[in-house]
Amino acid sequence: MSEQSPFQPPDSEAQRALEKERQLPLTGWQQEVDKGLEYGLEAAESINDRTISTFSRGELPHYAGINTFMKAPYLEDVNQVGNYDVAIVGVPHDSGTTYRPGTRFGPQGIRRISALYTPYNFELGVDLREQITLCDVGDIFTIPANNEKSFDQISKGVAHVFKSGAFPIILGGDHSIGFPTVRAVCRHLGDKKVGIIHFDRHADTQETDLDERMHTCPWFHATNMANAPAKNLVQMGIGGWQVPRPGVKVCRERATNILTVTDICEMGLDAAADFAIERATDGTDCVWISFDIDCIDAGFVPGTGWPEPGGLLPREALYLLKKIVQNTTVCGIEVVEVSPPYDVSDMTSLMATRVICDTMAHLVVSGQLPRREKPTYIHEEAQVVDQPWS
Ligand SMILES: [Mn+2]
Repeated sequence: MSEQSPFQPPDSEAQRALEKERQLPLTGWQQEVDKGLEYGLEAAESINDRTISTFSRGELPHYAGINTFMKAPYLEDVNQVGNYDVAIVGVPHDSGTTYRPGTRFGPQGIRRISALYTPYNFELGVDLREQITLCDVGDIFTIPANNEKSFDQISKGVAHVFKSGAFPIILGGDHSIGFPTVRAVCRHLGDKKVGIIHFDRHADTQETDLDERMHTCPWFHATNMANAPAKNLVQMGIGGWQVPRPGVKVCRERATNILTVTDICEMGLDAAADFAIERATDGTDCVWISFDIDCIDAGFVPGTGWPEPGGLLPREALYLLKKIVQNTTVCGIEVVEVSPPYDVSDMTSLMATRVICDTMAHLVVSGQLPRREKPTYIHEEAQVVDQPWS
């Protein structure tokens, strides 16, 4: 007997989603319940649902518990990070901001609202709890008021996670961290190369800003490294009144691949994603995604340092992300520029959470996660990839 409603279009996404859910196991959920009952004690006698424990120990209730990302286990011993498919890494750094600060609270804000999410996505038919292992390694020890020392800490920490084989997901932090994160990846690429797909309203390509390597500067320094060629830097959504001219000059000189929001809308989302994929993967071995939350229209993401009207709609950005993640070899992602002190109702942090969860789901759908073996682009031995800077 068919369970399909006569009012449902027969080949709708919704209909397929209903079917996909049937295939998902409940093993991870059962383990979580068992652990909750063991560690958190069985519930009071008046509670009819005997999967509930006395102390909240898992997903439920969503408003309770200790806020790691999606309540993933907090991995205190980072030496063990290679035992997980995915590692969440907080980078609470805002010394690279040139206007509104506050992104040092980005990791906390994203973790807090991530408690709202279940591990299951309807349309994609993915249940992260059942399909991958996720940990939260906490935050990098950044040094306030010193970008360069913070960059060294970030590169060392992210390189450790990257080399372990766990897929790194970075919670920023301002966009200055784009340089040390990519440097971390490059340290363990040997002679392999990485393409960068950069979602942003801002070019972020100038050498210095206010005499330092600020959040307007990551791609100048990242694309100085031989493992991260400028010809494989794709910049999606750039435009408006906040793009410094020195950065534009560098984009021109290095021939980075830029699409404005109008370009993306006129060519269509599929063609725009294809353009990004083609340019970022041409001669490279993997792709780093740098997602500045301000690529989305300022009306949806008020909690950011340099909000700019006229950006992508959330569903446009999420569609581009879907197509790109599912069709490239992604080696890591950072979501930057979430500034909770300027946020309203956690909506900017929620958008960041959505980008991260969608990325994990697309990696599952495309077979990149769980990792059965360490990706071949990871080179065990660390190499020097950039010049001292002062
Ligand atoms: Mn930006």
